[in-house]
Amino acid sequence: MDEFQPIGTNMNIGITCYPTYGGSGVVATELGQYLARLGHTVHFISSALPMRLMELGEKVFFHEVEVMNYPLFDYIPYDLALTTKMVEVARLRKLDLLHVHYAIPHSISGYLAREIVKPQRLPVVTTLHGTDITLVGRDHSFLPVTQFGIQQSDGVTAVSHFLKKATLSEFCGVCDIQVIPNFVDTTKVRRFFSEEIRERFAPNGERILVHLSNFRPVKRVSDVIKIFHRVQKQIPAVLLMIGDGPERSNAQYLVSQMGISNRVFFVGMLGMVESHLSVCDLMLLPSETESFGLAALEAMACEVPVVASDVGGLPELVEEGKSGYLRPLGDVEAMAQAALRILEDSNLGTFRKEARRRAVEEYSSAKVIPKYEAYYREVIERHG
Ligand code: GMT
Repeated sequence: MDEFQPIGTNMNIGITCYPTYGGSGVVATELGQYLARLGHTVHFISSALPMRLMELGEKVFFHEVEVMNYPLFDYIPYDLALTTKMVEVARLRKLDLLHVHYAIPHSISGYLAREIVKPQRLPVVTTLHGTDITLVGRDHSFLPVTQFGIQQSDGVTAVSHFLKKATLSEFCGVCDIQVIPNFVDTTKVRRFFSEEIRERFAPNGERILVHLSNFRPVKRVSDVIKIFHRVQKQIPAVLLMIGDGPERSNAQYLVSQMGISNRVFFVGMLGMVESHLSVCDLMLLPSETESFGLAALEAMACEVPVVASDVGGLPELVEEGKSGYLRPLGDVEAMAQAALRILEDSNLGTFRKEARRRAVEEYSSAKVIPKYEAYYREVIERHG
């Protein structure tokens, strides 16, 4: 764990997130576990055990949302079941604050829970992660409810300046939004070279490119394959595809159509990504939009530079020409050229060092998590 000393009294914090594979769940889980190590008591309230939640114990609890099925319900009212569990945990465990990750529907459930437990105080902090604003929230049918959730929260954070701007311009011009970027525990997520893993994928010393995502259309997985296809024509290379999701079978089909199946490895979801990232030379993230790009940060912490599309919050994370390159959305040729440039022997070492330096200096848990702690205290004080 990064060196950091807690300030002030310990808090009872409720955290709600999506438990499935996705950046917001990872951030929420890492945040909760870190806060517990600082002495706070953390209660995860979610539909299932969050994927990366490894440490339940004296300071970390998990409360499963029980969804009642009844023949009358065509659709099970999950948001109300979540509210019910929030209320129960807030009362029994005397929560000081509820921190919900992803606006829909969590901020609405948080709002309802806060109103129900009155006169107990339960300030609600909502962290916006990206697609809750850029995709889902923009759907007209969801707009009023997302707006309401944001406006009713006692504190709102966004994971990048890009996302803050998008929220202010499209959802809530007067909302007070604090930017707290995503983070990575750089003492844990670091390069630890495994000859065994490298040999498994690149027995002849090929360069290893990697993509890590939930394989949703927004990730443009087919662009990853097209970029790699160009790169491997120029230099010996293989591609690791980490994760799973709706675009996986299309990607596999494209790979076989291109005749590169022996060079592309779909390894599925991994609990601990750092062991695989550590053997890689370059990450490809050509997303349609990306509010932050946690996968890129995890790669950078493992000394893996990034080639990404020049969209969303990615320019805040990736320093052009230092920790990677940003190219226009969909320009697979430019991305392939940028990848080849980084992968040259004379460049790779410098890019590696810069990627790690940026992750440690700007985005380590020790740097970022105190910002959440301070923000919680500010919100609690304001709410009281
Ligand atoms: O769509 C996703 O990639 C999942 C989504 C999530 O909720 O997990 O990711 C968003 O939140 C991450 C954590 O803050 C960010 O790193 C991702 O950039 C963001 N995804 C998009 O904006 C597409």
